[in-house]
Amino acid sequence: MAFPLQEHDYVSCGLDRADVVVCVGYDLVEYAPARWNPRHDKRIVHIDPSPAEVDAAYQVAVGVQGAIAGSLTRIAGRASARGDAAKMRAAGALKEIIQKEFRVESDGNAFPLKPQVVVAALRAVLADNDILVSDVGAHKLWIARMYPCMLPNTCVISNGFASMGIALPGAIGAKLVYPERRVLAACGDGGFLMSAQELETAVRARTNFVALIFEDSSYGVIKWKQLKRYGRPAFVDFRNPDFAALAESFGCRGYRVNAAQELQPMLEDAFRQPVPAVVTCPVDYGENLRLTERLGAWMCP
Ligand SMILES: Cc1ncc(C[n+]2csc(CCOP(=O)(O)OP(=O)(O)O)c2C)c(N)n1
Repeated sequence: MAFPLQEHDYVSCGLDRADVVVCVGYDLVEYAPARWNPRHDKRIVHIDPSPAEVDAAYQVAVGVQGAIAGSLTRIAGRASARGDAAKMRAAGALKEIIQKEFRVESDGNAFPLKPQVVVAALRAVLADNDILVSDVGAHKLWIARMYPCMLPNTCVISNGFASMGIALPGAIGAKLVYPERRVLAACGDGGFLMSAQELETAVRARTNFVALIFEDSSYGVIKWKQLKRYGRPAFVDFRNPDFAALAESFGCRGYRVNAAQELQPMLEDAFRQPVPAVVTCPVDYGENLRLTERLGAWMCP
């Protein structure tokens, strides 16, 4: 299930229209059932290794407990397609709208960079089986939204309780397990500073991943929520150290993006280093509220 930024998002159009929802590997904490089944009227199929945790909005009509791949293969073997042309067209229209968003060109050369442009650069630099570990914040929401994931376990996101500070240690772990793959830790500046000391571990463990910092000198996602609810931010801005100098002091390589065109070549260079590298990229989170406004005005097809 795609992660919605707010109540009204593309995915909610699909859910609003559905009479049956098939939940595969779904964890209630990710997107509470009361949000997408407020009238408790959808028939729910739960497919997961664990039995469903039920609540008033999550009453399971059919529970399929077992390894997901095996369950899906066996269900597909027994199922047959039943074409309802109108419904298929509506689903196709929604899919087209979502795909178009990937192509929409927000100004690719603006500086500070738009978060969509940063995420597109990450997708361009990382191969399908490389690993992106995301921290928690506005950058995570943009990654969840705009980073197409081609293979399982190649985009690791701390959701649910969503602890900030996970990306750096997560990237060290990923690189230890898969030394032959490129590993990128995507961090906000706040989350990076919660576990920056792990750069010492990274150097000692010889894990040469790249950490990319979305720098906005703020707890960006909290500011976004404050602006939405109260119209003004409070107590979320802070000043950063010189991240490149900090990284170098640990024995890592440090970079700072000064123009949009620099990001991709800088990431490529960072991945060639024999030591961990930290790339700081100033971002324009003005895009957050613009997205909120766009989705607020948007009508389901
Ligand atoms: C350990 C921890 N503390 C607090 C929070 C609540 N929280 C979620 S996102 C966030 C701000 C993240 O800011 P930053 O890391 O700079 O990323 P940005 O939103 O700017 O991309 C906070 C405080 C959390 N999820 N985990």
